[in-house]
Amino acid sequence: MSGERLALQPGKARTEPVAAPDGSIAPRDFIVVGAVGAGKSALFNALLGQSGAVLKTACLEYHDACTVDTPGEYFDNPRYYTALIATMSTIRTALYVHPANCFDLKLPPGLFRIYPMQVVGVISKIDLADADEARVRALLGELGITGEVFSTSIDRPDTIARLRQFLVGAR
Ligand SMILES: Nc1nc2c(ncn2[C@@H]2O[C@H](COP(=O)(O)OP(=O)(O)OP(=O)(O)O)[C@@H](O)[C@H]2O)c(=O)[nH]1
Ligand SMILES: [Mg+2]
Repeated sequence: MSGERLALQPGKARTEPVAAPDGSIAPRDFIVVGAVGAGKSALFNALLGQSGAVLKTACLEYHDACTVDTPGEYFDNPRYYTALIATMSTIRTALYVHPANCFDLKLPPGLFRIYPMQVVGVISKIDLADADEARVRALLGELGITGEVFSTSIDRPDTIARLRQFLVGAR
């Protein structure tokens, strides 16, 4: 199967593998959410093996029907919650991305409890000098993100690979 990109088929999309640019199986069926500038798109691109400059995300960006990057505004502004929740409802795993140097957490009320989806915490930018992974990990726990939590840096491929492997396995 590797090296072959399969066409999307409604209703079957979640179970069919999609090849990454390097020929390996790419993770899919995940949505990336979090505040503006949290590092969602940089992570999204890294997970999918996509290179190039990371631009500000202005709208929902579908890699395919069940692999989606979101603008931070959808998370930060209650006006967009309905759209965010509707999009999340079709996807099995949410990656909540939170920078390792940010200690202010505002989670949209009930966002991750509305659907029985898997919520994975991602502590991003762990390479920053003022990063405090342990503190952010504790904050995530307080917010009810008690499942898997990964620490990542786009400058450290090993951290991306670990999350990528987890997502492929969770397919
Ligand atoms: N040091 C460091 N910077 C990062 C990392 N990930 C992302 N950034 C930087 O953080 C900034 C924001 O990254 P984005 O991926 O665009 O953030 P976003 O969450 O997609 O932002 P919106 O699209 O506005 O919601 C950019 O300047 C990135 O280069 C990281 O792991 N380490
Ligand atoms: Mg973005």
